Amino acid sequence: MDKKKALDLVKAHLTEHRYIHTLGVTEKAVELAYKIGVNVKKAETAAIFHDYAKFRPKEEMRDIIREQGWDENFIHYGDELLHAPAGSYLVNKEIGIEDEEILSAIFWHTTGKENMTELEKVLFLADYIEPNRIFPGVDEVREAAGKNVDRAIVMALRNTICFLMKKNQRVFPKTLYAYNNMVQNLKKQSNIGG
Ligand code: DGI
Ligand code: FE
Ligand code: FE
Repeated sequence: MDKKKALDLVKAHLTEHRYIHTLGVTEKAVELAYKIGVNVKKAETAAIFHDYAKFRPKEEMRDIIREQGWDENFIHYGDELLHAPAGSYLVNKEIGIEDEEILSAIFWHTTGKENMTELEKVLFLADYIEPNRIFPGVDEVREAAGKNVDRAIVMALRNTICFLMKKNQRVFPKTLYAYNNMVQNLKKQSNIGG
């Protein structure tokens, strides 16, 4: 789909602030995709639509997750998680995006998971480090992303897990699996490297 058309379609569903965030994620996702050799057009489309469902009624999103038979933990570990799986469903039904790789990147963009594809990693990291993000620790992750995407993702996951723990919130199990899996990948990389 043409970039301008896609942006117009998503804009109608977002606040101004969230639209600006979406432009930032798109810019970063394209940059990271070039860097690690991921399909740039897919990265761009996934980024444009990644927060499509952010402002949908929570009950509608819960219904989608239940009806699709998806992991019920998405419903029980904080409402912030709903828009990722619900978004993948809604961009398929309402926008007509059928590419499974793009839909999966949107599905996992908030939590991450074990064995993420390169496209899933690009969206996950771009969402975290896009230029408008200002939370503590983000500059460190930005810097790492310029050198090693996997290392940057470990840092982003660690920050998110610590942030949740400090607020006495539970952590979605697959986010912990994502962390363990990425740490293991880094160990393997450094063994190969020397
Ligand atoms: O939609 P965005 O704000 O752009 O970013 P996002 O989709 O990464 O959502 C961020 C929110 O999701 C933030 O409030 C932290 C929360 N979050 C991320 N991972 C987990 C989580 N919340 C819980 N409860 N468990 C998680 O594993
Ligand atoms: Fe999101
Ligand atoms: Fe986002």
